[in-house]
Amino acid sequence: MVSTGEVLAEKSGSSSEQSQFDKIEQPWQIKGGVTLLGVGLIGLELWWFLFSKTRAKEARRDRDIQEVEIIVDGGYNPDRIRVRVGEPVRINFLRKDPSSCLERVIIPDFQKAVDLSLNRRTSVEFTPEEAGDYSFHCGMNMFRGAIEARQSS
Ligand SMILES: [Cu+2]
Repeated sequence: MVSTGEVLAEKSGSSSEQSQFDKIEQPWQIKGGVTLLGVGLIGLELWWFLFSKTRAKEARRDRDIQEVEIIVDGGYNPDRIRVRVGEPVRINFLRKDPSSCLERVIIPDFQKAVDLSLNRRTSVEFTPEEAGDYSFHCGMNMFRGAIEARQSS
């Protein structure tokens, strides 16, 4: 058994002994760093993927319509909503952002292009007939969001 202190001492001692390997030691460290960075990025991507999945806000179901509010302020919040296939959807966009960029919202798959008045709720209604991800975006396609339509279970 060796204590942590002994292991560290051994390591620092060995580095001077292996001075003939100094030339390959540095590339190895760089490789290690790149690998760590890669693994870190994959982890971040995975985390982001899972995080954005859970961030999808489920539409609230009423008797005959499923409804969800999206706040338009420097983007869309939430920018991912989940709805059920075959049931009418009403999205209430509450625009708080005065920039003209977010003035108009477009949902191409449902042929919707709607101007949003400032500090007002503007409703957009449609019925997704097929499961899938439908995107929506601002007039200039700079801010985007998605509507996940799923079969009701
Ligand atoms: Cu825009």
